[in-house]
Amino acid sequence: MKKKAFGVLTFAALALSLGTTMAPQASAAPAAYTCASGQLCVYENANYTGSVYIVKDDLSDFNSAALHYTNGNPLQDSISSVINNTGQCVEFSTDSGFGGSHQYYTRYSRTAAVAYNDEFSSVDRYNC
Ligand SMILES: [Ca+2]
Repeated sequence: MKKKAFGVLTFAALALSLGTTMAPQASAAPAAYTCASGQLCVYENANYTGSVYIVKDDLSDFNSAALHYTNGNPLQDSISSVINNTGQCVEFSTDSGFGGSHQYYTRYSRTAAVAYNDEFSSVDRYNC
């Protein structure tokens, strides 16, 4: 009896071990969003990975507008990379109301790691 019980336990331990090994693949992040022509895309993580939000207008306060990525996480103080596929220039600011420190992007530009990681609170799109 003891031997059989040991065998079952070993199998369970092996299954648990395999499950743990398989977990990273099973929970792998979905493919990063491909920013389409005409879109201004902000990403939660660097290198255009993580969840995404498409900026369609000027946004003076991410927090009060309760803006969030497609995965539900808040936009406030979390943007890490940007793709600007629009013909407009863009100014990101670390405070609401376009205050604080700023980072500017020209038309059709991108940055894999923004200057103020996880600090942006507002964004202004403007003709340039
Ligand atoms: Ca981030």
